[in-house]
Amino acid sequence: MIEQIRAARDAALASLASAASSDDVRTVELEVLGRKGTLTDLKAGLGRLPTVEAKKAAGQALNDATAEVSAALAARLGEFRRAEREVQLHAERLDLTEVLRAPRRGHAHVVTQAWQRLEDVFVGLGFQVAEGPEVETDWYNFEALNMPAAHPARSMHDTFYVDHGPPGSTVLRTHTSPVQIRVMQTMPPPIYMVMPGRVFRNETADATHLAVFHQIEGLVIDRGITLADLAGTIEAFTKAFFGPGFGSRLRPSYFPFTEPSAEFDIQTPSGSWMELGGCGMVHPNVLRAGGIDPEEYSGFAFGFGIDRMAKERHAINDVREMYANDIRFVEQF
Ligand code: FA5
Repeated sequence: MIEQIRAARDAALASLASAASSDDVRTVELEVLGRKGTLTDLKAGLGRLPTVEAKKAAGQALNDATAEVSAALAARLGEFRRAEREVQLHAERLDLTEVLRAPRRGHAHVVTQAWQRLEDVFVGLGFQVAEGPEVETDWYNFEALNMPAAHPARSMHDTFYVDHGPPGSTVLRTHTSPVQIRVMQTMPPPIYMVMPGRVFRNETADATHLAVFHQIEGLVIDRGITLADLAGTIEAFTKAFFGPGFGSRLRPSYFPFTEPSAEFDIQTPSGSWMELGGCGMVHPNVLRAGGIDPEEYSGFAFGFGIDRMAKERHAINDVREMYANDIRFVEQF
């Protein structure tokens, strides 16, 4: 019997040594220690041994064999569990760097970028930034800018009227020039200010016109300001915003709120000219409306279209494309 016990033990240890997985180990466990296992069977045969000594010796041998096989089982099972856990962890591993790549980040709209860059350039030239309301009174938008009710220049601006107060008294501002008056009323000269913002005109949109667009207004009021300061500022701005290869010129024009008035063009490195906006020396009536004495102070103002600048800078064919909200278009800039 002791021989049989040792043979069963050796067979079990050999099977364990060649087991290839934790399942194999469990199979060996069943075959040896299970209800019909080899060592279990032998244990059942103990009672049939003839002598007490023989029973004792075989019992001892069985206990030893069971202990040996159990220890080997536990050791092999531990090895396989570690290896299998390793494989499982590897398979279930998550690439956390994907989380950093996954969300697509947006960026400022092409017109907002132009707006911000314009502010940066003017702040670099020593200007401050102010903003005014989009809904204006007729007085700020026209009257204070030297355009009384019957003035023919009013027809240059197709105005959206707001149903508020006496008829015709409230408008969506047609330009950023009313902010000039608000700035003059709130701060004493010297004034070196730019005023960007959204403006509205009752116009049919086309490749260069929108009904809602953006302008940036500039206002300088100080003692002894002349047209040469205006031309120099425009030239410095042009080089800072567009690059050293660009130049500028002033062309005679007419605005009721400036005298003399000019259109401001820039020249691209290829030599072609492009109109950017209007400018001029602030009209004495406008200085008075802003509470500034034209005998003591003089100044210049300018205003140009931000959407048109973005259009030219990026060679966009049609300003309407910038507001069509086509992601394939806007993500290019
Ligand atoms: C004015 O609005 C004057 N307030 C500018 C000014 C300010 C002159 C200070 C003198 C002193 P104008 O209507 O030309 O001027 O418009 C100025 C610029 O706004 C134009 O050159 C153009 O770049 C832009 N602009 C005008 N209308 C539209 C439109 N419908 N869509 C897009 N941009 C426009």
